[in-house]
Amino acid sequence: MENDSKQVCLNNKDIHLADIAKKVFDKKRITPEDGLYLFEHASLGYLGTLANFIREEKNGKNTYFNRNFHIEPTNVCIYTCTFCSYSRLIKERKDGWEYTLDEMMDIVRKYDQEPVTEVHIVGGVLPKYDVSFYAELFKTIKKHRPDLHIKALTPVEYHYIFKKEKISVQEGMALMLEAGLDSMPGGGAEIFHPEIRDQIAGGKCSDEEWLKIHEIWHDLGKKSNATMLYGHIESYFHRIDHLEKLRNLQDKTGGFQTFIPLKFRNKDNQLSHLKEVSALDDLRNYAVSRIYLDNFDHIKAYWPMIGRNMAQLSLSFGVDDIDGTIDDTTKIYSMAGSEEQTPSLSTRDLVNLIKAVGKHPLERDTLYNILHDYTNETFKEDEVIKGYVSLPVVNNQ
Ligand code: V47
Ligand code: SF4
Repeated sequence: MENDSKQVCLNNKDIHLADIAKKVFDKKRITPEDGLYLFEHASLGYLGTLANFIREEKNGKNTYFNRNFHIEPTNVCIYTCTFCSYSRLIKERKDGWEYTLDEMMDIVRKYDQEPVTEVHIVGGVLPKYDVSFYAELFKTIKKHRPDLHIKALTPVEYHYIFKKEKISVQEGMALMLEAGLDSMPGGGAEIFHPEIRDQIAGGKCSDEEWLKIHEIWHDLGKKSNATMLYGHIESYFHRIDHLEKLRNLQDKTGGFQTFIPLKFRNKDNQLSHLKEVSALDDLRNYAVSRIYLDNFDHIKAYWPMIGRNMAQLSLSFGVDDIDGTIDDTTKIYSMAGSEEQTPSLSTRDLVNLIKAVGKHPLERDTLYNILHDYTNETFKEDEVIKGYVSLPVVNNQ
């Protein structure tokens, strides 16, 4: 059956598509023109066959998740990205919060008895959160719980705070490393191409600055993720340009772990007039990303944003990682609109969701070390596995 669908792709009447299939099955890299051609001409079935081939080559049936919790230091921001529901132009200040270091440590302490391995910290950009504030925060977390992996902030914050401090990115990232930063999440990437970036995320770090900060972080021997916010005013050309820039940097450093496509949601932001793209486009986008980013080990679906059914489907279109478990402390969840209005997914639910589509659920830590293989485990009806799977942060960089 699998060979049949491979053969169908290779025998495609469209010579360009057949040629792309050959490259993929021969494990050769596709060009930007090929990528664009896939978006514009390939059927969903064709994309699924190619993407699933790569997924299985790289990860077999493995599907990863981790147990983490999120801290959003603030939900207000000096920037005014048009897709974002955090911007001070959109949100009333009375709805806002600005946590102190102590308040953030209260959140950390809530998880003292929980088997979480990671804290994901990201929120809006505010002048009062500067280099010394974040350094102090990381140090305090590490002092309290040394084994907790700190995945925090994005080039948007780093660019802003280092500039304000008048220090170089090299100096700044070295300071963050020393303070306890373990890795960087993938946010703030949006769409790199200036034609789009200037319109949706004007004023914050440029594509070059975003990429440079990741490069410098990778050069320090550390890992990070990358995202792409798609389905708003960009074209397929801009998506391929974005993937190409990530693929080039990954060739240079090898420091990216996972790529996370983020579907634009249109609630409560300046782009609310735009229609959201269809579920079919989501699957096509996962698949092209998987095919294009041949040097990325993992493609992650952010299930709180796309819903459980789409998350399951995505596992046959290149995705091998589902972020993640739920914690109940995040204040905002669906400001930008989401399928899952009350997101809750226990570890057991997540494991069952993955197994239901014939994949193998594996709990991992941030660096993809496998902590637990649930493939051959069955749960009793009333069994609850202690722990949480990741919290949705949808409105910051
Ligand atoms: O950069 C903002 C996006 C991102 C909207 O690295 C929106 O493990 C959709 O980067 N519709 C932040 N998306 C979240 C993020 C992330 C999430 C999960 C895991 C990881 C990781 C990173 O959220 C922002 C922006 O691109 N976003 N507004 C919106 N209206
Ligand atoms: Fe601020 Fe990030 Fe939202 Fe832009 S996307 S307004 S930088 S929180």
